Amino acid sequence: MRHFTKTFRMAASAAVISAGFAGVAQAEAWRTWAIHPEGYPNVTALEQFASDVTTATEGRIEPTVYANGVLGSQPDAIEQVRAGAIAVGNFNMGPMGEIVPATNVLSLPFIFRDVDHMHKVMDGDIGQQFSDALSEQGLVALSWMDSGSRSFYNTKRPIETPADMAGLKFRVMNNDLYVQMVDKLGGNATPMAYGEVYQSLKTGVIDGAENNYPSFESSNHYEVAKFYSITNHLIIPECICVSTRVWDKVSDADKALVTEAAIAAAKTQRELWAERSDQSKADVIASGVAVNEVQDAKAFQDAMEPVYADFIAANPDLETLIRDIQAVN
Ligand code: GTR
Repeated sequence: MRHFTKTFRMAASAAVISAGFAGVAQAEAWRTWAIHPEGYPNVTALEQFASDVTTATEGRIEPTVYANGVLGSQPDAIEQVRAGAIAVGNFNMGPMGEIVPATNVLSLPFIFRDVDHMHKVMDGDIGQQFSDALSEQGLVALSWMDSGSRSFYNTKRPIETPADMAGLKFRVMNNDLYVQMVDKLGGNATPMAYGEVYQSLKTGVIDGAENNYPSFESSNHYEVAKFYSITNHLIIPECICVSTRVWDKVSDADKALVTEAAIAAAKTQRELWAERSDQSKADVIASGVAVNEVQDAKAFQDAMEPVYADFIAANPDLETLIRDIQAVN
C-alpha cells in the first residue's frame, strides 16, 4: 500500500509538470506581419500557414496573421521580427539591404531575366546562401514567395523611353539602390513607406511609383495613377521569415512541422499569384488605366550599367554572387 501511494504521487506530479509544459507551449502565440490586405495571395497563403501550423503542432504554436501592415511599416516590422517582438513576417527583400547587404544583389534592376530565373536561383544553393545570411541577422527564411515583376506608373503620361521619366517624382522602397536606379533613368526618387503612397499620389507629393499589378491594384494606386508602363525592372523575392529569437525556442520536431507549412504556403502563394496578376491587370485596364510596353526595353537596361558598376565598386565581395546568379539558366 505504501509502495502504491508513493508511485501514485510520483505519477501525479509528473502529470502536473507535463500539463504545465503543455500550458506554456499552448501560449506560444505568433504574431505574423503582412503588408497586404485580406484576399491578397500572400495573406491567403499566410492564413493557410497559420492554420496548418496550429493543427500540426496541436496548438503548441498558434500564428495569427495581422494584415494591412497594422503592426507597422515594412522597415519597422523587419526590426520588430529581429527583436522577437513580432514572430513572423512576409518580407520583400527590397528593404532588407540595410540589414543583410548580400540581399542588395536581388535589388539590382534586371538581375533576373524573368520569374522562372528567380525561382531557380532562390530554390537552389544561392537561395540557401541568402537564407544563411538572413539568419545571421535574426531572420530565419523558411520559404520564398513571388512578387512578380515591378514596373513604373504615374499620374502624368506613359513612359515610353527613359526621357519620359524626366521631371517626375517616383516613390521607391527604402533602399538607396532604387534612388540610384530612378536617378540614372532621369527621374527623381523619394523613398517612402508603402502605406503613404496612395495619399501622396492623390495630393501630388509624388507623381508615380513602381510595383507589380496586384499591389498597384489592391493599394488603389490605380485610381489615381492612370499610366502603367511595363519596364519589368525589378523581380524581388519575398520570404516567410521567422524571428531567430522565437525560432531558437522551438523544438526540432516543431521546427520541421513549421518549415513544412511555410513551404506549402509559398507553393499556394505562387499558384494564387499567377491568377491574381492576370486578374489585377484586367481590372486596372477595365477601370481606365492605360498600360503600355516601353518602346525600347534595352534603353532602360543599358541605363543601369553605372548602377552595377558603382555597386560592384562598393561591394567587390558580391561580384561573384551577381555573376553566379546571371549564370543560372
Ligand atoms: C509589394 C511587396 C510589399 C512591399 C511593397 C512596396 O509588391 O509585396 O512587401 O514591398 O511592394 O512597394 O513597399
